[in-house]
Amino acid sequence: MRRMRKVARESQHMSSVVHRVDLQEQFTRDGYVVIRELISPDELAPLLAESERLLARRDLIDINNLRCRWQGHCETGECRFDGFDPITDLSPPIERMARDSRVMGILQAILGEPACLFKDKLIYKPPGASGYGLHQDYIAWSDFPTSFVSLVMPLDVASVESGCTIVYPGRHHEGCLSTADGDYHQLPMSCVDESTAVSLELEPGDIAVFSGFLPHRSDANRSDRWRRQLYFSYNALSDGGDRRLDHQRVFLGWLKEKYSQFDRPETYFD
Ligand SMILES: O=C(O)CCC(=O)C(=O)O
Repeated sequence: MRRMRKVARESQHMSSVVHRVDLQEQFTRDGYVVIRELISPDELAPLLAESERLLARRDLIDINNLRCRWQGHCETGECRFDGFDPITDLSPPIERMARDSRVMGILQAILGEPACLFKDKLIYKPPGASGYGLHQDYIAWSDFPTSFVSLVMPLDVASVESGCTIVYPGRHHEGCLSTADGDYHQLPMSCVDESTAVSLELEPGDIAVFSGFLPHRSDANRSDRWRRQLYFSYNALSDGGDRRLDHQRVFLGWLKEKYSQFDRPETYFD
């Protein structure tokens, strides 16, 4: 009996070693990986409840609050609330999931070393919400981590119809594809070959992880359902350590300055 247990443990260990090697290989080659059925429905339930609780926080959802993201309706252009960035400081269950041991294990397998949470957001993408233009998450700031990766965790079905994230495998190898001037740049569609696009169609419970250098975008949500996704971004421990709060301070300063340039000096963070 004891021997059987030992063999079972060893084969489990072997398969997790192989799995880890596969993950790193795939990630290095394609710039992204998809892992199915990592999170159970029971674990997702509190995250869904949190997304609903926070949507009712009308004190937070304000056009001048830098934590809030907005998107136009794909047909009417109406500007509507799209998400919270950051999110983990508002929700202990979401914070726990961002630091879940399975999540951290997968990131360690991909990065080859422990990961540190760098940034986090929740995008609601209600029906009709426009998509996000082609871009890379990496921003050419002097200390922005080159090891930056984002983990996508859907709370609803993310399909082509509901405007799932679309990635362009292998293009992370080319590094920063825009002018490295420290500004956010949308990339022209001529930058990618659309025939190579991969739609990250995910069920709740699945996750995807992609490199900060991987060009990606999304289409509008043309379904009649929400497409809520958590985005947790990380850097490798050796690439600056725990920098979440420092980055948040710099990012909010940068955002405030951008809004001021567009005659919006009244912004604040709450
Ligand atoms: O999944 C999406 O809709 C894209 C969101 C995105 O690319 C981003 O927030 O950087």
